[in-house]
Amino acid sequence: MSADAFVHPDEIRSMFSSAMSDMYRAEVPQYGTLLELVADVNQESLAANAELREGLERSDELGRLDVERHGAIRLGKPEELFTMRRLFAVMGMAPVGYYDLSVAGVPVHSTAFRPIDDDALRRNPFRVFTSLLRLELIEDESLRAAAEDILAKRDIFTADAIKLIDLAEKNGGLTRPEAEQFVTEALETFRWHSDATVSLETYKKMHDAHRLIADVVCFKGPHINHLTPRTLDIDAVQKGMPKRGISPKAVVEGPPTRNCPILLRQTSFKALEEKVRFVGDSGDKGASGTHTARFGEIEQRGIALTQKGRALYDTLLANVRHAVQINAGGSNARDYETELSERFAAFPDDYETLRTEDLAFFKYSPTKAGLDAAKNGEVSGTVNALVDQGYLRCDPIIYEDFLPVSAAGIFQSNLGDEAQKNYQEQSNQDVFEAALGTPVNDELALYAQTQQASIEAAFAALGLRKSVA
Ligand code: OOG
Ligand code: NI
Repeated sequence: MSADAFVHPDEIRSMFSSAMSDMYRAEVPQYGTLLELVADVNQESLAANAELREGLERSDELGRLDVERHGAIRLGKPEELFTMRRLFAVMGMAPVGYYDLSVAGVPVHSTAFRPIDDDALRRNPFRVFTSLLRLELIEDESLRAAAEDILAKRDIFTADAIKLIDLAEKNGGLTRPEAEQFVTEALETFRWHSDATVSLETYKKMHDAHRLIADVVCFKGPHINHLTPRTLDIDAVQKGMPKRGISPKAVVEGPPTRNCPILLRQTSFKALEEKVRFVGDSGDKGASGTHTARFGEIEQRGIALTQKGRALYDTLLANVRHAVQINAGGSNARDYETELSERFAAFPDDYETLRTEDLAFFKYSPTKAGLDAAKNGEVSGTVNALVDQGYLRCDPIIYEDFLPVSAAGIFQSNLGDEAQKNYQEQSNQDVFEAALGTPVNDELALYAQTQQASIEAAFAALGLRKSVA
């Protein structure tokens, strides 16, 4: 089979994310309302801010904005994570980053499956934040054993999905009919099932130990729990939500509002209380009840930070959280926001300083003036000198990943607890990677590569041989 008979993994990813979006819209009506609100706000932002529009056009982000989503799932056992990696690989998605959520009292650790190279990100940056339950953090031994038993019995993938993953690995790709069938079969794993796999009594026990444990252990599979569109103005969306019948969590996670957005800002809302049918004692139909599984979320993305920038972000955020912890119910949200914006005054808020102080990543490209000067052999100097002379332009590299403290805040608000917690760290990346079957990619290294590759290409275009920083 020749390679061009295969559907490109980027296209399979687009087919899958659009099928997932349709499924989620049908299952969770508020998701549709949110998409409309975000589309309206994005349009207004673009109309009001020509510079923003031009920047997005230059970095080819305008096209992807309307389809840009991330989702999240929670897995129960190591084998599920292993196969999930293989399933996402068919769509050109690889694990990036390790997130330890136990710091926030949530017994999971996670990675994000996403495309890695520039072209793939431009086509469709669909990401899935994927968590694995850490049963070893359940203190009650008999409960832990019961959870293990229940999980051991389930198989979250359809037989045909597994066949098609095997086939893609063996042949190096999927033909169109195979790709279409793959999308249909893969989608089954992410579907909501209102039939629990356990009795109401077992559900309650798991729920009392931790809501998250009930969510992972008591159902057939890892239902997609949210699908998040990207907005250009999260403050406007947050404000617009109540008018459309949506009530967001008390505070926006991440950095404060800024001129030059950094990393990621997110907010979420509870979407649905689902009806659930539990397994009955032999013969009877089983009790019915409810479970909150699915929620809504929006995000605004900004520039990716270097290790130095990230360290500053982490320190400032830790100081904020040390000074003000949001209480359950979020009545002190204002104090938190004030503290956040005051502390973050220490984070430079113009692109030039972010760049020259090595706080953030940029993509470089030659300007017309640079190319003209190069024709006359007049170009020389370091990156900074070339930028100063107007021969090189720089554009922010967008942050494509997640933030552990923010993710913990999203988890908590949707597990019914808005109070912030700061637990002792207990990360275990080795165990996670053993289950995954491969190390996760280092996100900082990926951004650094993108920046370096852009410098090299720009230097080549200007007829310079070597890049001096
Ligand atoms: C995942 C929560 C984290 C994000 O965007 O940081 C998350 C979950 O609740 O399963 O989605
Ligand atoms: Ni999310």
